[in-house]
Amino acid sequence: MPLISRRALLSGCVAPLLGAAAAAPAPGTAPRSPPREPGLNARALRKDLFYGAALDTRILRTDRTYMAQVPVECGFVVGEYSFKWSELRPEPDKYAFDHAELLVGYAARHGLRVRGHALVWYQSNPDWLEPMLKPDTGEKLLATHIRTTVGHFRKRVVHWDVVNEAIEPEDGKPNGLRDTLWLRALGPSYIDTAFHSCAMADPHALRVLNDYGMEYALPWQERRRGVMLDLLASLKARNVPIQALGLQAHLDGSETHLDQKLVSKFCADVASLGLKIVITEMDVRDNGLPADIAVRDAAIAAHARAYLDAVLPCPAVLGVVTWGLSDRRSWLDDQMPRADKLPQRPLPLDTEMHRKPLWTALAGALDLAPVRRGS
Ligand code: 9MR
Repeated sequence: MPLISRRALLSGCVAPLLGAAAAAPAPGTAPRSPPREPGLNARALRKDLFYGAALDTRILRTDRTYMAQVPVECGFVVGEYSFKWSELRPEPDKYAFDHAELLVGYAARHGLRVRGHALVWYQSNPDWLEPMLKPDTGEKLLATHIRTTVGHFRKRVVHWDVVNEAIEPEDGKPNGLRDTLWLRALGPSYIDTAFHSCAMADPHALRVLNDYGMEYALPWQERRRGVMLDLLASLKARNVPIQALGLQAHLDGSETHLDQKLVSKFCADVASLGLKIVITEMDVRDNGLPADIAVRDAAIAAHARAYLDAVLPCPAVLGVVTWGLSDRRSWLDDQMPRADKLPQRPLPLDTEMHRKPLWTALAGALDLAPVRRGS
C-alpha cells in the first residue's frame, strides 16, 4: 500500500490513492458519495486569507446552479456592475440601490462578505455626470455620492474599491495620472476627496485603490508599477486614508514575462508603505493559447499558480477575488474574444460548474500560503 501523506489525509484526497476497492461501500450499506474537498474560501481561511468572486446580478436572478456553488467556494462577493455610477445614479437627484441590494441581501443570507466596486471610475458613468462636474460643484457631487452610497451600505459592504484605475502613464499627465473626467474637472485631489468621504461614511470598511497592468516584466507595466508606488507614497504622505492596493490581476495565460521575483518585490514595496494588498479581479485569458481544452487548462493553471505563489507569501496580501466563478460568463468573451470564437476558460469552474485545473491551482497555492494570523 502506498504511503499516504498527512496533506492527502487532511484534504480528503485519499480515495484515489487507495483505489476503487477501498472506496467501495461495505456489503449491505448504502453507497456514499466521496467527501468533497473543501472550497477555496475554506482553504483560504486556514491561512487567514479569503477567497471570493465577482457576480453579475443577472446570474443572481436567473442561474440557480451557478448561485448554488457560490457559498461552496466563496467567502466574499463583489458586484461586477451593481455598484457603478451608471447603475446607482440614473438621474442626478436619484439613487437606485435595488440591484446592489439584491447582491448584499443574497450575501447576508449566505454569510458572505461584500466588496463594493467602484466609487470612482472613468467608465460606466451616467451621461448626465460629466457636464455636471464643474470645478466649483464637482467635488461636492463626488463627496455626496460617496457619503450616501457608503453610508447606505454601512457595515454591510466591508471593502470599497474607492478609486478604480487612476493611473495611465501613456496619457502624459503629471504624475502618470489617467486623463479622466474626474481629473479634468477636479484635478488630482479627486482621489483625496474620494478616500476622505469614504472614511467619513464608514470608518470600518477597507479602502482600496484598484488598478491593473502591474503583473509582468514588460516596459509599460514597469512604468505603471513606478507611477503607482509614487502615487501611493504621496497619498500616504498627505495622510489620505487609503488602506490597500487592489491588484486586478487580469492575467494572460500565454504571457511569458511573469517574473516571480519582480512580483514579490512589488508586493513588498507596497507593504513597506504600510498598505495591504487585495487580488481583486483575477482571471486568466486564453486568447493566445491553442484551442485544445486540456492544453489550455494546463497552461492557465500553471500561469495562475506561478503568479499566486509569488503573491501569497507577502504578509500584506489579504485575499484573492476572481472576476467571476464559472466560465459560464466572463467579460473576456465580450471584450477580448478568441480568434477561433471558442469560449474562454478563465475562471475556476467550467460551464458545468465543475472544478477545473485553475481551481486546483488556486487551492494548491492557498494550501501552501503561509499563515498570516497576527501579522
Ligand atoms: O466585467 C465588467 C463588465 O461586465 C462591465 O460591462 C464593464 C463595464 O462596467 O466592467 C467590467 O469590469 C471591469 C472592472 O469594473 C474594472 N476592471 C476591468 C473589468 C473588466 O473590464
